[in-house]
Amino acid sequence: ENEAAYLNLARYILQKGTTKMDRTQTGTRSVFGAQMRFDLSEGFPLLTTKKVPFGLIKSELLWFLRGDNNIRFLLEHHNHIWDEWPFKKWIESTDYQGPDMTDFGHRSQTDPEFAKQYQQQKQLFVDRILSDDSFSKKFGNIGDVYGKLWRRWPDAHDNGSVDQISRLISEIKINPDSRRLILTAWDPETTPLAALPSCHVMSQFYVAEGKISLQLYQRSGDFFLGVPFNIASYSLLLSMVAAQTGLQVGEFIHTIGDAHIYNNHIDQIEEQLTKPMHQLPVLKLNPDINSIFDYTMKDIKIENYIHEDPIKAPVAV
Ligand code: DHF
Ligand code: TMP
Repeated sequence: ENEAAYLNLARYILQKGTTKMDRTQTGTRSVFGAQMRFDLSEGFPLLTTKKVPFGLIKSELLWFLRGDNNIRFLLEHHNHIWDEWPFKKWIESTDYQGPDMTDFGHRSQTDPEFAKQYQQQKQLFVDRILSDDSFSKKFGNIGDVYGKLWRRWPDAHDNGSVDQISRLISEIKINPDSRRLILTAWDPETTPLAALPSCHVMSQFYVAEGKISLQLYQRSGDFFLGVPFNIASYSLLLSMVAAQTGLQVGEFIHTIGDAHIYNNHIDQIEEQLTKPMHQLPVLKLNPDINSIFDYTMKDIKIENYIHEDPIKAPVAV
């Protein structure tokens, strides 16, 4: 069963995970090499044991598909899931003259006075990204990850770029048996320099018996916060590609390298594990859309989403 794959792996990481320090100095329980399978014909895998905000998943995927790597588009859609990383670049730059924001991720959790200042500075940052074009160009960018690499992979030979998504769609139609249906998001030249180097590094499409499946290799997975988003996001991408190639949806297979639960998410995920599962919702894509690049927010709908309450947790920066 679908959601059970997530809950079982969560239990496994809690029980068998190795204690491991990480870049954010939060500490994790971690396993290396894990896989979950979701059969999309049984429903859309948006977790029901906590509320997962699907609107944020939609606007993030539309952002990737635009080839956009500037958070302005997300902010225009009231989506703040990427704010911390460009904000970190801004406060570490010499242009920033405000109060010291070093280590804001940890300090804002322990020092209420600082948390207020941080909220203020972040609001100023967000407002400026929205209103100031040159500031947004300089500080709103998350670097050469996802969107940029999906749509405009730099082509050294002709100084142009490769649109991986367009190529994939036409290749799936012409040559569905191909074993080369790859979408890659790790450019060794530029990706390591990004605010946050791509987590979903590579995906592969597979067509058989009129159904299309997708396997993602994610190098690093924040099991409580990021992974529920990633499952829904790639399942949505798969559903859009299926719709645009006239295929049925098969499976989403999620392979994770370092699959971890942060130490400050343990109570939350244990709470989630006590909740009942509900029947999975149904995804409805507007059937009149004829290009994967033409979907807008209102063309993507989720129906019959029955869910438990949201469970809040701090994101490790
Ligand atoms: N860093 C870390 N440490 N973990 C992540 O999962 C992560 N994800 C990123 C960027 N950097 C990251 C991009 N994706 C949330 C979900 C996905 C995401 C970033 C953040 C998140 O905080 N989700 C909340 C709701 C947030 C909201 O409502 O604004 C949640 O409860 O699911
Ligand atoms: P890392 O670059 O040190 O691996 O840190 C990235 C963290 O963000 C890690 O906890 C994984 C998490 N993450 C996800 O789980 N999913 C995502 O989509 C993104 C962008 C990050």
